[in-house]
Amino acid sequence: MKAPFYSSLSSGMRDWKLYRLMLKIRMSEQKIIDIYPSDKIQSPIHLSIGQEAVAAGVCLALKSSDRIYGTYRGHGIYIAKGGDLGKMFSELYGKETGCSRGKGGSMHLSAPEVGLVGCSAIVGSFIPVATGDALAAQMRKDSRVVCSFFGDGAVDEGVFFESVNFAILKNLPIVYVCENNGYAIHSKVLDRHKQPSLARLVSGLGLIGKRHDGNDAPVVFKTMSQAITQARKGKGPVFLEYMTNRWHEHVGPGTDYQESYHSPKDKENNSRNDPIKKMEKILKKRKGFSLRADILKKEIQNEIDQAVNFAEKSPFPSLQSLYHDLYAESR
Ligand SMILES: Cc1ncc(C[n+]2csc(CCOP(=O)(O)OP(=O)(O)O)c2C)c(N)n1
Ligand SMILES: [Mg+2]
Repeated sequence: MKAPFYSSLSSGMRDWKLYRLMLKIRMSEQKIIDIYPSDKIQSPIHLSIGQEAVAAGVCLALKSSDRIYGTYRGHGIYIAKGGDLGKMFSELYGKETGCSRGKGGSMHLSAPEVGLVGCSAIVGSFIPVATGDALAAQMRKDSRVVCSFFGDGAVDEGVFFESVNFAILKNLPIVYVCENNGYAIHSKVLDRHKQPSLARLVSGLGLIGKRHDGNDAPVVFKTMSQAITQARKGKGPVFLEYMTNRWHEHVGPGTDYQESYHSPKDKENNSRNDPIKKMEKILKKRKGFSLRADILKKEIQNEIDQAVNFAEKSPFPSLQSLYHDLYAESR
């Protein structure tokens, strides 16, 4: 029997790949923060700084033929699934060369060529679409797995329960990944659910639900790999709840720790649980870490600078293009 994909990576190689992806996400979003005051990026931005381990661990465990669906907080999964950085910055700039031809902005990233079908600004809206895609994979006997990313707030939506119930009933090859950062905008999970463990909540429906540390990239990778193996073998869907932290305000480049919805310990807690620092703690035990990390950061910075340059130099879409891509027939 063919070995599962995840076991083909040595832990050393895996950890460096995870570190690289997390750094790329964080450094790209830091660049977005730097650019934002210039108003060159007019779309609202929802940053995933602090949540990088979920995107990196989940996407590294997937094959490029596996498909993912995300939310408006989508920079991390776009980068981790292998989306082109130039096209991402162009999209943020509203340029013709953007991944959604400049019409979607930060909240609607897509990279179907690497399996990111799309991201949606409507909470919970892609959960049924991802579930339908898993049904298509099953009916066509494709070996691919579908992964649906969403926040803890999406579990408040009726469509979440309708979708997972259908997936359990039909034994669909889908992994539901809930990035539980504790808040839906300013509202705490504890103020919205009597049962705050979302993994336990779904187990009542018959769905295997597990809660894990979402700030520990190797843990995310391993648990996601196990879930994928189960889904790919036709043993049905899995719900993974990854506990993580959003460092920035819900939308925008700033922080809002002074706002009353935050617990006074949030800032300190976030920095103690920094997923990148956690990964560095592991990698520092290996020889030559500092030199290799410095080279890596320079490589990533170079890639980001080139991507931004590409976006700056790209043209805006023509007025005529407002009439393109409105219907499937026009593609
Ligand atoms: C159907 C719908 N209802 C409400 C909103 C407004 N809204 C935007 S983001 C958000 C919070 C979602 O929180 P969560 O799912 O935990 O994701 P996070 O922002 O924490 O990543 C809400 C209620 C929306 N976009 N769509
Ligand atoms: Mg949330």
